[in-house]
Amino acid sequence: MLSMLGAGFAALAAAPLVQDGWERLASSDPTGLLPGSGGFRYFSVAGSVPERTAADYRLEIGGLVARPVTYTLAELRAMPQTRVVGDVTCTDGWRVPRTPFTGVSLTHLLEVAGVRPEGRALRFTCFDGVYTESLTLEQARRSDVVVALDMQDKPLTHERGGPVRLYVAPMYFYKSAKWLSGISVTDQVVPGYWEEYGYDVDGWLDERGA
Ligand SMILES: Nc1nc2c(c(=O)[nH]1)N[C@H]1C(S)=C(S)[C@@H](COP(=O)(O)O)O[C@H]1N2
Ligand SMILES: [Mo]
Repeated sequence: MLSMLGAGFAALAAAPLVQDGWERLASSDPTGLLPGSGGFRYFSVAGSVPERTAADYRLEIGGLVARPVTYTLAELRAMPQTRVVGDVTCTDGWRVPRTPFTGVSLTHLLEVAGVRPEGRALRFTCFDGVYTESLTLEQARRSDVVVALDMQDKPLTHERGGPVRLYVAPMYFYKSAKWLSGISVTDQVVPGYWEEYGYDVDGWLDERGA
């Protein structure tokens, strides 16, 4: 009960910030301006995000699957790793070209879980407790979409969304959910956090991405 109350207050406090738009959120955040960020800007729609270590991190895969499963970080590291090099492009205008992300390909995780025939899309949830994202199954099965454990060949830091974030190379970076904790197969696309505020559900960088 107490924690429900807390979440309610947090949502109230966040509301004006959201109405002001996320460009303002970015420019008011000094973290992205610090040298050493390598061109990245820190984004989080949640005020503070708990850190998850290798010991307490979990990724739950469920919804319309034959074999729901929960992975530890060590289990994800033990799976076949895929390295995807792509540009990072935020709708805000900043860009980090040719950035390698390494982890488990999303399509592999879906194969292991066994998508049921009525499955059409994925809903991603995050341990910040706020952010959500979506992909169609067709998009999720591309070889340039990865559940990333490393960025630039080093473990993802908390600031960059570690220990595990999504990297959807052919789309704007808002599709790449940080602090990934859940993947649920759904029977239709459920618009994600920014998509509820008007962002394109299909965040292609290039119209021909499809
Ligand atoms: N959980 C979570 N994931 C998120 C966001 C967020 O606020 N929360 N912001 C998105 C946006 S708009 C961008 S540009 C990138 C920013 O990633 P970075 O903070 O590592 O630069 O994360 C995306 N994924
Ligand atoms: Mo963004």
